[in-house]
Amino acid sequence: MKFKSAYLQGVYDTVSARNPGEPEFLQAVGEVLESFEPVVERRGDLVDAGIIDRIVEPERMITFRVSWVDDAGKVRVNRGFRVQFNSAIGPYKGGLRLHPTVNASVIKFLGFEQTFKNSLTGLPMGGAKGGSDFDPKGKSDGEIMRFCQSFMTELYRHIGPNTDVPAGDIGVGAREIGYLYGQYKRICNEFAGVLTGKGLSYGGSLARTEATGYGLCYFVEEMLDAVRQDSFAGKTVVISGSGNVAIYAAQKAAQLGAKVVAMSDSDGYVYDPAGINLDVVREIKEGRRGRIREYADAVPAAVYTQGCRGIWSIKCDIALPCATQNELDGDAAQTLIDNGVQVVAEGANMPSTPQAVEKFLAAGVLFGPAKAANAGGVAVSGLEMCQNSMRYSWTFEEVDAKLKGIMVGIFHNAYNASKEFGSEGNLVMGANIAGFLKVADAMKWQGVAY
Ligand code: NDP
Ligand code: 2IT
Repeated sequence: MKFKSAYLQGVYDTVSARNPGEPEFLQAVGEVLESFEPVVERRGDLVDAGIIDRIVEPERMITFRVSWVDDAGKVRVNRGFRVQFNSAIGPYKGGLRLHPTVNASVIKFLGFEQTFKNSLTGLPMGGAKGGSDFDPKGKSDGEIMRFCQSFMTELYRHIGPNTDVPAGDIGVGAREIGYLYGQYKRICNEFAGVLTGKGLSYGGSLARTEATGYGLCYFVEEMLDAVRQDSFAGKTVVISGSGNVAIYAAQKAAQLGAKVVAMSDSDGYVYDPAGINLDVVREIKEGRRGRIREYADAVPAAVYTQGCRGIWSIKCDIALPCATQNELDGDAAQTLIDNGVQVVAEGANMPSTPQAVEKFLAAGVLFGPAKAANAGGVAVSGLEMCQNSMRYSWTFEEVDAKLKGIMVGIFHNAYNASKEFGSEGNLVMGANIAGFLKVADAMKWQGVAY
């Protein structure tokens, strides 16, 4: 990657040399550093304090063996990770991902992004991420439980309600959080708010399940209103994925008057011109962990197509990638643009490749980058921590209203930063800069020994 600033070039080259074979991490760092060209011109104090040199290096990276016994009695071994990226503004905070593609590069890209995202929420949370290359697909409940218990048997010593608070991500939902929490409590003999996304009966927050998807739609609604005096009403929406984020994005988009016509999983996608029936999707996915192709069995008018990437060929006004990183490339972006897409907002982390982002920005598409648009999940995690500290719980309406306020605030902070730093409307730049400045000032005031 080439930068105008020799300083940023030096930082990037160091990261590149220090992290060989980690393309996702380099991609995330490169995209953020690109946004800092106007910052290094104006904030020599941050350059002098070595803030950018420091922010690209995790404070701590933990890698560990996770051994467990499968239902056939065979010993299995996976690799566990926790990256504690940045604690300048609060305890480390970020999800755990269980997916066969998990490796150091993926965990570090996610932890790096999380630092800026958490800062944007306005809540006191540092950045972290973790997970394992364990594949939950096809595993029994007993296997999932034994894996989670083994994972926590190492992780517990690195986390705590004021140290590091993990949560869910791909492959980690209420079931996994429950097993992880039970094991933490057993080892530490402490009922503490050490995880978020907990069940409602043992310290979870109302609206955490819905938060990322709902927050994404609140962000889009505000972006449409502020920039185009428009709204979701009457729009056609395509959403990739059919997991936690995708399902609640679909629910809120429909509540706001849009028609969601397609959803996917890693095998393929369904197109339902009448509008996706979310009860059917939820029964398949939340009810029995089935495949999206089964939607077409239940809804004869819907068409299933093998191969998840084809979903971007469906004509829509709003595209919400909610599956995984790099799922939407330059060609897919071009197809969406040719089909008249007006808004793209990222529910997943880094779903658009740099080529796709460049095309969206050049074409004047309203583009909501992940660290701003999907911050609703971790924001409500922050509210869960707050409720745990108070030993109190808010109603669904109270949490939902706070979530909405936070998402509206994030849009305006990112927009204002884009304007202040000379690229009005470029929310990639605005979100990176706004998220960065708060962390950077905290690092500066706390000195160098970190
Ligand atoms: P889930 O595990 O609930 O769902 C993931 C969905 O994405 C599934 O439909 C899955 O399909 C699909 N998917 C996963 N990996 C791939 C892949 N390699 N190629 C194609 N499709 C894939 O996870 P979430 O909904 O929680 O997470 C989705 C995205 O949102 C992730 O990028 C995550 O980091 C991000 N995110 C999540 C938040 C949260 O609170 N949960 C908060 C902010 C961001 P299949 O079932 O076939 O694997
Ligand atoms: O990517 C993310 O923001 C999450 N997976 C949620 C993290 C959290 O701590 O709730």
